[in-house]
Amino acid sequence: MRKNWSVALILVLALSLLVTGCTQNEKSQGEEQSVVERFNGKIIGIEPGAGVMLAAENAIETYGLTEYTLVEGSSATMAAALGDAIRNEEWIAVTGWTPHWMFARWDLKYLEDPEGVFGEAEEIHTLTRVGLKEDMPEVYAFLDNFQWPLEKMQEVMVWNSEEGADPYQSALRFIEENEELVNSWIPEEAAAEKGKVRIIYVEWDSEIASSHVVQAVLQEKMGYNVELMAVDAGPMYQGLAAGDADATVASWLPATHGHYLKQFQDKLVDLGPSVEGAAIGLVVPSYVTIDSIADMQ
Ligand code: PBE
Repeated sequence: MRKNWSVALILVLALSLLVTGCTQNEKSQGEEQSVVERFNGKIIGIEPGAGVMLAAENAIETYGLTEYTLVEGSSATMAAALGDAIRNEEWIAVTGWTPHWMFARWDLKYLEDPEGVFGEAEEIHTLTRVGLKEDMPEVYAFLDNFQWPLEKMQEVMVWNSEEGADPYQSALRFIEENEELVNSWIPEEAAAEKGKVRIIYVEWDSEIASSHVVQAVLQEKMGYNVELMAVDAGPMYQGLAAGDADATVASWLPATHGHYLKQFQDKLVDLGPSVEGAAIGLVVPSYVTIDSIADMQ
């Protein structure tokens, strides 16, 4: 009997030691983990030529984030990494932008940027090649009229991000549900001859949405044949300046693509914004307990 008691006592003692040992261990690990470690020393980026990538490199320099690596990828790999981290409740910092469907799907926040590396509010401009106005006045006038609220663009992005949603089908749905807005883009005077229009863009989720809407309106409502050309950011500006494409609705200004526009300014026609109130920056899940890029060190 006595022996049994002492065995039980030893067992209980050992067990409680084990339990407190574990919790203490976990706690001290949490306390010791630095912010850099919690982010795994990474900022998850997208395609190299994107403006937000250049800005992120500037941020690393400006804020002295020397222990971080900016990971190159694509818009798709960035969103996948964000989804994985949120599922596991881990910290993650990504190069993000507005409008984007990710803000509709997850609870996210921009990290404050006291040094203004990512700029202020952005506009998404429409650019054409020199000479489009003379060659295709109806297309030019339509592109000049094309303008929609940021929320509408994000809505189409949400449809596209849902499994199986084809961007052209989403564009058709948009046209159907927004007849008045779409009609306001279409010029009164139709051209006698309709040719082929080449729209150049980068496969960022926002520009996939807008370029397909422009393509669908030109094709379904105005009788043109539209070729969509997907390239990287540099080649997009280069191609348009060289006249290899007619127009783009993917120019983020003044900051994000400012350097591209400067480079090709004389060879492009800027029709002004189709979307206002856009933004770029470093985005984290809301449960991340820091609020500023300055606190990433
Ligand atoms: N983006 C989306 C682009 C512009 C549109 C923010 C990823 C960029 O950074 O260049």
